[in-house]
Amino acid sequence: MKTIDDRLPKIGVAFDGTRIATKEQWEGKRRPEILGFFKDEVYGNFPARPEDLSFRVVSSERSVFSDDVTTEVLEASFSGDRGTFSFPFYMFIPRSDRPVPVMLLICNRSKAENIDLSRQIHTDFFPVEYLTSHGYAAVSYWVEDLDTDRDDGSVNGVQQAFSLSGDHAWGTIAAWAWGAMRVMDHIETDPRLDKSRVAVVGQSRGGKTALYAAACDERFNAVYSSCSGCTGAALSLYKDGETIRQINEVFPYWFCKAYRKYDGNEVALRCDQHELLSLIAPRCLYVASASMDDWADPKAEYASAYLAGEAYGYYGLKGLESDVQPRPCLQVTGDRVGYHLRPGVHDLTLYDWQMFMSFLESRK
Ligand code: GTR
Repeated sequence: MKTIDDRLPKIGVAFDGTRIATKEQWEGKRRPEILGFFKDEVYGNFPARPEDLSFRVVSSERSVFSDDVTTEVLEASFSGDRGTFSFPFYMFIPRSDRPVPVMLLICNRSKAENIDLSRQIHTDFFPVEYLTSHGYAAVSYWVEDLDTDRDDGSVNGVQQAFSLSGDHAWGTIAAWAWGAMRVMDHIETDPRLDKSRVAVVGQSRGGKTALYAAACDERFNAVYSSCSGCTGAALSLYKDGETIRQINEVFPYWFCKAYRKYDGNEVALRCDQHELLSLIAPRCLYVASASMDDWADPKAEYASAYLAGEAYGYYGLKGLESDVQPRPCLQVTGDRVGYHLRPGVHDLTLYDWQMFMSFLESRK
């Protein structure tokens, strides 16, 4: 593993040079300025929860695979200052005499294949039967029901309902993350669900989304980012694989316009991605990489998870112990930070879910 470069921006040093020593300084000064950086310069600002947000149960049935699991389709509806919008989400809830914890997957793959209500198609990407049989509600929404995954000038999708614009306004990843926050608005009110144990989970572009959602919304008590790479868990400075210029050229609509100024100019970043991860403290942060995923740069993902540990220190919690990336299949954990390197390619597999679940279960 490469040495962590000393020139990286420091979690514990504010923009004005103040050293951050206490939880109060962290929460009162440093955390807000880091969050502001990611909102203004990277992913973009988004609207507040709409006042008229409402949820409608579209269908609620016993699942086809178990009498003890309810399959539910819901629809969130709201208006912005420029129009109305709605999007569906999907819940598989195991019967229990207590509220159950939730895995909220940001689905950035085919909805037909990964959120099949008839359960004719099973994928490890969203292992509904596995999650529900382990006592978790499996909840998901399809990102393209919020905003399509292509460059359309932000003229369709949820962004059209609001008049936010300019260099610092939400890109598509922020729009997807905003969707997770609205699903959380429902979870909070559903007595079958344990709102204090909601993990937001995502793979690759969905992993970037999960991290931004959890950074912005402290109601998520855990986040799992799988192979999230460039502008996800991986450091942007001194990394291999995808660069900011490359991601902005292929996916310019994912981020706010201001992010373009860092193309080939990572040294200008006042915060690097370990500081996005630091915003999760003191909640559970889990980063996973795949050994053959050079484009995402597993070393840079591990380094970032390791460095984020500094913020946990403000809460008397330990981060990851070693700055040396662990070997494949070895899970390493601090008090509320975890990491594993899965052998293989860019993916989210059942093995990954199992590792994450074991981490969460040992931290209840
Ligand atoms: C790639 C992109 C990555 C990652 C990936 C994915 O093409 O360069 O940053 O997000 O897509 O989402 O699978």
